Amino acid sequence: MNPGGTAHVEGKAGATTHLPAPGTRISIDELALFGGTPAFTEVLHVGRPNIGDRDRLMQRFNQMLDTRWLSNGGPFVREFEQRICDLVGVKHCVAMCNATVALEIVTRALGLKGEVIVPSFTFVATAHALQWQRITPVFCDIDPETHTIDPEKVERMITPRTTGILGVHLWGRGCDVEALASIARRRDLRLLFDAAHAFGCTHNGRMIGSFGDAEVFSFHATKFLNSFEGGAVVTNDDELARKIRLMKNFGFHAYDDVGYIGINGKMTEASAAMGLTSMESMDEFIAVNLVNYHAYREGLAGIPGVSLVGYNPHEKSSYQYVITEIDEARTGLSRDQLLTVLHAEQVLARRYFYPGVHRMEPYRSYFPNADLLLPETRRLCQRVLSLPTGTAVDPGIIARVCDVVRFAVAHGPEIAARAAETAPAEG
Ligand code: T4K
Repeated sequence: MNPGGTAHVEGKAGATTHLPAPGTRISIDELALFGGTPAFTEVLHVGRPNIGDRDRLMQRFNQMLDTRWLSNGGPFVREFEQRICDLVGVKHCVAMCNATVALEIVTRALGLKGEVIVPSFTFVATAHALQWQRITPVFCDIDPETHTIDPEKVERMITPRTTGILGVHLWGRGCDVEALASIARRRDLRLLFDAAHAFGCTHNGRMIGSFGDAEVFSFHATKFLNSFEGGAVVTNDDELARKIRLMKNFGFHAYDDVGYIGINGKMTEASAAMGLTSMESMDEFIAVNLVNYHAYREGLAGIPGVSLVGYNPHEKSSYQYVITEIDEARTGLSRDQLLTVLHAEQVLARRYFYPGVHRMEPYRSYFPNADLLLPETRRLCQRVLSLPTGTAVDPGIIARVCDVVRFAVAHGPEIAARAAETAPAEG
């Protein structure tokens, strides 16, 4: 999967390890949380950007500056869109400034109104894109195995006001597309996918991007493929694509001719240059992520109560997300206590997507009882922990991260008792 030929990936950001060496801690006093030396001298982030071939990027920037074509459907944007169409196997790609605006535009172009069913276990932008247009996001529970929206529960959330379903391919793992498509067909609903995590991934052997009425990718800095900020709508629907193209450019048909209400959702040439350059290193990014994923699998193996979310080896994946579930009953310390331990060691693990969108404002006030219908979401929000991967880390660093987790779990009740008065870290 290397549409652009030559490739090169920039190396680690230089997160240097420090004492104590793996496996040498004896007492919990040696944890940074309790006054010991942090395991890392530099912070390890979840979501450190993948950087491809810097020289190639600079060449493109120079070309862009030489031609003085910086935005408004320039050559890099058009090339980026075409390469995405070719890779995904879809007729239309409309690149935009970010995925949130892309979601807003496609939702509007599809004429969605009333209520749209979405998972609560997602990044807040999925729901905001609806609410921003006064469409009510109706939160549906997830399947605890897949972490994606549960089609059986979707059926129960449909009301006369429902106009669509918006699934999220979380962690790059496809939703139950077939079941959702069948519901949408039977109940005459539009079907959209937030594929922000799923660029370059497949579902049942088919590239994500061509399912439903349309799908939306994110190319944010933290994503597998980044264009600094960016997003795209992909669809096989000619009329929908035409509308979206107009809407993302103020509704302009031609010079001085506006035929539609529109907004500014355009991608810049600088972003497209970064996107194209990132695309050329996709294979290398995946290879790095895969090595990292296996390093975590090895490093976390056998730690009671810590499970690593898996990827189907028969599907293509970017392996961009290293997601663990922490079962407090077996670790002896809560996910939040483990998070505090890791943060003190400079491992900035994240609780994506705690506390669940339905427990954030304005949704918490709008739907104060939503929790009752979302037991699996609530449970997962207490368990999930995302760990650093990408080109900024390597198996040596990962071994040390896993060593901290193993040590913390081995001393779970003791740490929990000592940390009981410590407030949970922000995530
Ligand atoms: N749907 C889903 C399912 C999504 O996950 C997202 C975005 C969207 C829709 C909307 O897509 P966009 O409109 O953004 O295209 C981050 C990202 O900002 C967000 O794009 C992403 N999801 C979400 C999962 O993560 P935060 O608030 O957690 O970002 P922040 O600033 O804490 O950054 C995360 C880590 O990455 C930091 O520890 C530092 C590191 N980082 C970040 C940036 C931006 C860097 O090292 N360099 C950087 O340039 O939301």
